Amino acid sequence: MPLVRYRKVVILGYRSVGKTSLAHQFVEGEFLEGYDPTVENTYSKIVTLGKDEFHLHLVDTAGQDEYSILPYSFIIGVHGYVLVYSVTSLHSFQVIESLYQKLHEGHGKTRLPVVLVGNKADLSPDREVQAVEGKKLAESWGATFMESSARENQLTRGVFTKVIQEIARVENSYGQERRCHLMFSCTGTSWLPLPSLYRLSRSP
Ligand SMILES: Nc1nc2c(ncn2[C@@H]2O[C@H](COP(=O)(O)OP(=O)(O)OP(=O)(O)O)[C@@H](O)[C@H]2O)c(=O)[nH]1
Ligand SMILES: [Mg+2]
Repeated sequence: MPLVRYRKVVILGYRSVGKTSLAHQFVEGEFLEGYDPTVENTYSKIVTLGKDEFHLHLVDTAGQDEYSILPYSFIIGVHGYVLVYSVTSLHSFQVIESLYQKLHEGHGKTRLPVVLVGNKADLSPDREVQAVEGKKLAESWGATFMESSARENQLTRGVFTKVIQEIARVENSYGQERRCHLMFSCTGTSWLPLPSLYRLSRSP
């Protein structure tokens, strides 16, 4: 029987950007037209990616702004994040940057598995944030960026499979770094095996 790996993912972003709609479309397969502000909600879904199975536990949060204090439950035991803004709201994009900084500090400034999502891409005439700006911000974090619409089931599937892949990518990069620290040490821009470093430190 294949191992089912548990992944807890928190969805964060300003009010009304479509956090609930994305989660609901992905898990229930339907678009919510109405707006009912969330207090906090959770969703669960088994996701199969190739030969691997994941129990994805999604935490759909109440909208945050730049003054929000993120509780420990958004940090401890969380594997990854979906950070959502609306492409029709510049303010929601600005809020995302401050949320990321809070998460980054909460995690001791380690690399975070994050997918940055510009939602409501179907409302292009009302666009206030260009895709290139989202891409640039995600790149500055070493994260993944995508635009989405909660109206489109395939796009929401793309968001949540991407965050599972992002969690694996960051975990693997830490594994590689740990292996490097065992066998190698870093000098400036290049990695040297420990014996070379030993020779360097002994040279006059
Ligand atoms: N056109 C369009 N409307 C969307 C999309 N996503 C969400 N909406 C609409 O935007 C409104 C707010 O969506 P929610 O999913 O409730 O937003 P939220 O981020 O969960 O809001 P809070 O729970 O208050 O933080 C609803 O009326 C949705 O129908 C989208 O991709 N495209
Ligand atoms: Mg909501």
